[in-house]
Amino acid sequence: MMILRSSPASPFGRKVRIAAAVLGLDGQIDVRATDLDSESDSIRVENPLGKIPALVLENGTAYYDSRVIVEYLDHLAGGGRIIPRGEARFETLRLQALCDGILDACLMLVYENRFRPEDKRVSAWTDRQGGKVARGMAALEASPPPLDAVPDVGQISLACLLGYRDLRFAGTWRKEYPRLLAWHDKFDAQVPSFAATKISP
Ligand SMILES: N[C@@H](CCC(=O)N[C@@H](CS)C(=O)NCC(=O)O)C(=O)O
Repeated sequence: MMILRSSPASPFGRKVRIAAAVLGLDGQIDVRATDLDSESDSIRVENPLGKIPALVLENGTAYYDSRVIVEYLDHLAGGGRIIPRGEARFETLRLQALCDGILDACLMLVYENRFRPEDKRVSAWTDRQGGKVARGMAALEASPPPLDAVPDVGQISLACLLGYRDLRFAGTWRKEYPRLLAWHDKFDAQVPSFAATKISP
């Protein structure tokens, strides 16, 4: 059995869990909660960056980050299933990079509130992160990706991004981005592991 170090709220961990389910590999993965703030949690050994997700194989090898893990799972499933081969690969990976990048900026904003005292916050920094989110979401709204019968990692990443906007940002995106909302609802109806990995704020 492989072990996925994750946490229910992690959008990157959710990406890996949905990818595993889509590939039919979820039965081979035991998802274990991680305490990112604890010095004694083995995540810092499994991933020196102290970040989730990390996938620990039966031989003890740990793979991170989520992009490497989904690539590994696709390889285990025969390859070319959720990361296409050939030219289409780059479109998929770019969509994943955009959604992951927006998520990175979202996490910066969440951590700013969680870890930095209010009087130490600098609006130039939070505005900079907010700009990445706004530009990225606008680019996705202008041209939402297709949704394949078997979603690729770019499409899975987009679903996880929208889910994280619901979880941590009160779902305000829903009013602003109608085309993404339609895309989200279609994904939700088509991919059961999306609902299965959803948690309440
Ligand atoms: N690029 C990484 C990002 C992972 C990430 O930022 N994970 C967050 C939780 S969602 C984390 O572990 N944060 C703890 C920290 O930054 O110390 C990936 O794709 O896996």
